[in-house]
Amino acid sequence: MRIFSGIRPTGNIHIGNYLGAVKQWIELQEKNECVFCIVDLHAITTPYDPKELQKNILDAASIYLAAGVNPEKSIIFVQSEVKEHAELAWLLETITPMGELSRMTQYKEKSKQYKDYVNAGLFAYPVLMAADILLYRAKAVPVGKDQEQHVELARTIAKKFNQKFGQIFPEPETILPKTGAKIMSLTNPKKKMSKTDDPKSYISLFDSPEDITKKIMSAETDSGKEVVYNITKKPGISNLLIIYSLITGKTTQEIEKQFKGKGYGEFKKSLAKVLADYLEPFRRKQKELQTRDVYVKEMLSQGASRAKTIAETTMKEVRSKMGLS
Ligand code: ATP
Ligand code: LTN
Repeated sequence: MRIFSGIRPTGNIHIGNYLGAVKQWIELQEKNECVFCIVDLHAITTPYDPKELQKNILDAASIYLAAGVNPEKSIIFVQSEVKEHAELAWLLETITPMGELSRMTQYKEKSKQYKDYVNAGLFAYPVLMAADILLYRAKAVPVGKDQEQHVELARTIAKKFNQKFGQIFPEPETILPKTGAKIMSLTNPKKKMSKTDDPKSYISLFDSPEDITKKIMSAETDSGKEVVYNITKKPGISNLLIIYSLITGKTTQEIEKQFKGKGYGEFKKSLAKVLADYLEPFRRKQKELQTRDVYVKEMLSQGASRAKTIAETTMKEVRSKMGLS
């Protein structure tokens, strides 16, 4: 089965991105044909510094590698290097109703967050994402919960294209992790963890043990002192319990038992320790890769040429079906 997913090169990858999306990629690449994209054309729809973008792209690539994406098995490439993404997005825009786009939660949230930067690219963002997926005729898209609505729109667009111009695209399905599809912010457990937020609100995969301890110890918790899972009454502690459970493989009930009568402080100390140990190999690999820019660039250029071969074949068919050639 062909699988497609992407991450915006907008900063440090955090445990939400890892547990929600990237961890699934690592498992899926064993048995499927996976295409993983650094979506720079998506990153420029929100405020960014052009001088930093190339560095962020290379960082994102080494993050993929450090997290365990294997370039021998999967295609890893930069979106803007395969021009067909922009072309297909334009063509699909002509069959996407404005009403569908104005319903998108991410658009509503980002246009509130960046009031002076509400551009047409931000509005059309989900169509570019649909183009990413459909260009490779991917059947499945492993992402976190926040992206589910966008994948559904990609299905709607695929269906519409097939009906109007003839069958080309499979209708892609979302693959969500059973737990961890929405890890919440450490400073505000009602908001999702996000890499463009305050660094105190997330644990990066490459944070030092000292930073991890500081952030976990000051993570917002709830009144009371018992370590129990209750998402409505104790969203802060419940979020930390989910992280603990995903990292250790223990169930939340087992963890509750382990910390019965022990209070938040002890639980947080233990969580900081298990996180620091779990993330140690990521830190080590990332350090190694930071000195290997040439290798990372070469890997991306090979990825782009493999991606291009697939993209060109799809586009030939699309142009012909739409009467453009
Ligand atoms: P940004 O702040 O730049 O929007 P982000 O942290 O939301 O960044 P993305 O690059 O948009 O990260 O997302 C990459 C992948 O990680 C997507 O599949 C997304 O669904 C997933 N993801 C993002 N945040 C979380 C989270 N808090 N919990 C689980 N999965 C997440
Ligand atoms: N919008 C996604 C990133 C993204 C993506 C994709 C994910 C762009 N194109 C295609 C899956 C498939 C986000 O995480 N913000």
